[in-house]
Amino acid sequence: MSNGRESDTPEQAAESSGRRPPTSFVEQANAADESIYETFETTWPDCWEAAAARLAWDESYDTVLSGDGPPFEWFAGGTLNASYNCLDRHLEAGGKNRVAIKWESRTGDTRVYTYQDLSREVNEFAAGLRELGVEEDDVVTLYMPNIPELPIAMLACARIGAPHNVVFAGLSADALATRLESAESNYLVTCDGYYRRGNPVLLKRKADDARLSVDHDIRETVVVDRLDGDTHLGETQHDYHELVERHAGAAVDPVERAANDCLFLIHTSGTTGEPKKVKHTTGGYLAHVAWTTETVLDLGPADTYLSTANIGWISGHSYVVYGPLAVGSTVVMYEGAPDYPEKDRLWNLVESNAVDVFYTAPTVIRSFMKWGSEYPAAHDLSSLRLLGTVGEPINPRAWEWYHEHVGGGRCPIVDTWWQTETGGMMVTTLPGVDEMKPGSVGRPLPGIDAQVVDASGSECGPNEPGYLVVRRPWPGMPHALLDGTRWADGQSVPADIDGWFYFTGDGARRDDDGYITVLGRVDDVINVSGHRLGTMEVESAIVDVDHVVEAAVVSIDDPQAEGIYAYVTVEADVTGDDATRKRIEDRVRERIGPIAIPEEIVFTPDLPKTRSGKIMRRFLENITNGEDFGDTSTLRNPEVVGELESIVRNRT
Ligand code: 6R9
Repeated sequence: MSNGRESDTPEQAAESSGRRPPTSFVEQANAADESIYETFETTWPDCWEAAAARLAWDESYDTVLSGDGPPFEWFAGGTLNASYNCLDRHLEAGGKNRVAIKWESRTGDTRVYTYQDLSREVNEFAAGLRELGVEEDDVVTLYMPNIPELPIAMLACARIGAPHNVVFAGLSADALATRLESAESNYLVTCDGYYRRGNPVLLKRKADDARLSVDHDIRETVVVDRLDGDTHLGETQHDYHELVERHAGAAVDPVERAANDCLFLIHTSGTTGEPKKVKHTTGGYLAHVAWTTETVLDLGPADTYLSTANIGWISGHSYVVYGPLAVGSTVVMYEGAPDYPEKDRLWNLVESNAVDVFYTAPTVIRSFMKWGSEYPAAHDLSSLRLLGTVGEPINPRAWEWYHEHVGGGRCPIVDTWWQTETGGMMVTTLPGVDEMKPGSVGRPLPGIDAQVVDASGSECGPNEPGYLVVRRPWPGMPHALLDGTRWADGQSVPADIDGWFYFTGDGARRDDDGYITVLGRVDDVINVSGHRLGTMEVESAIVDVDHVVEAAVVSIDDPQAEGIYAYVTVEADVTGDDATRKRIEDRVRERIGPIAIPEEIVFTPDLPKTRSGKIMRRFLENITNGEDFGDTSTLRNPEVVGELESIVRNRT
């Protein structure tokens, strides 16, 4: 099938002709039968038994879904343990010598844990947590980087029914303190420090500062020795390795948890506003992530999988730890950054471990593009058979680059839309069933009712922009939606609309085939002469120009000089010049219209991003409009804000 690239813009190509996954992929896919959509629709909600059947239950459930409106409950009456599902049952099925986690440190040393090894250490640490007084339902906060002790601690908590509350290690002491308080957590596991780009980051120091500023008592702290230094341990602080050694060979019975019991708490990364506390269930969540890992990421016990997600965010919880281990795959983890020590770090990992499924984010793909295709080209990536992306809209040009330079033109790509709140994937393609349309995430997964609606809750027509909502419960939904609590953004049950639904906070449109294109957060909408434009549409047109890598647009907040300001990064070996400016203007005129042509195009080496890699347009708005930009500590690269401010000031 033609992809229409010669004659069409990528967007038109996406609308008109999708791409079939290659037959070689379809023949081996875990889900290859198109009738799954229909079957799930006609048997909803019982269809979700297919997901529950991926798990081992201690007590089987009585009902699949109870409640016509909140409170809902998934798999009521059922009991299970998540660590049993990720460990013991694989040992019982003869998988004890299969590698569960292979971890590479920033210096290239590796640690390999078979399912047996992982199970042993999880049991020992679970016994250690019990020794420190942790009981079922106590919240244990884990403030650690991507080291094997993090998934071990998560599974140890799950084993004893203590919800974990992972805080991304790049966050500050204040952010940790806020999250310890919001989770009412009395226990903390951290490490002395870790390496970032070759430099040690002293994590325990931040953890100690946080402890001092928390209102309640942090009873016990466990510290993993990662830097091999002499760390001073206070009275209620314990060395991880000593604690585990004290419990060598311990066997801790997995605690039976009700399906609706909490497995973990997590706080959203948040491009706008305050972080939101999200509480996930044991049964529904695990069923949702195990099922999507199998059908969308196409993983099983024979696979070796690499994700660039940090375990501190939901992508790491669902698709580094719980999903892949529940289906018994081998997970490759690495410490540090994708470009340290070299820009081919990941391709080296793919080649040396024969990784077959790779999952990353558009922000990382755009960095790959900026660094150049010679890095993937220098490695044998023929083991790869499926690629995935998550976190932000991916523009068609980045999609094509990923497809060609990483996937060798042969691997299907799953563009997976979901959120911290949804627990697992919601809108994407089943890679063995569906066509792919670059730039569009795909259809709602079987059993998921995601729709684009207007402000009154009515469905929008084809290609009309609106709000992305979910209109039926799904197994991975969090407690706040199960019990009907209102959230500051992403509300359920707006007062004036009939029936239950969840508003995701994203804008989207849907084409004639039901494929959804996500336009970004609805708060990321710009207003030009009374026209509301999605930032994503303008940015997508800009990054369609050769050599442009990334773009963020904001509006100028001045009635005398209304218009758009565009911040643009280009490939490493080119400079943004007037010819590039002209090409950008032409492309925007052609794709959207003269109204969207930027007043100013500022070339910049980088854009301000959250720690999880999402562009923070708020700071660009402040810079553009000469406003105070306040606290930049939530950014991964706060220095960029100052640099951009001086570029912009010198222009005006
Ligand atoms: C998993 C994760 C959620 C927000 C979401 C949306 C954006 C995620 C996307 C995507 C376009 C995709 N998003 N996946 N936008 N295409 N494939 O990222 O969770 O950190 O909670 O962010 O990310 O805006 O609402 P989270």
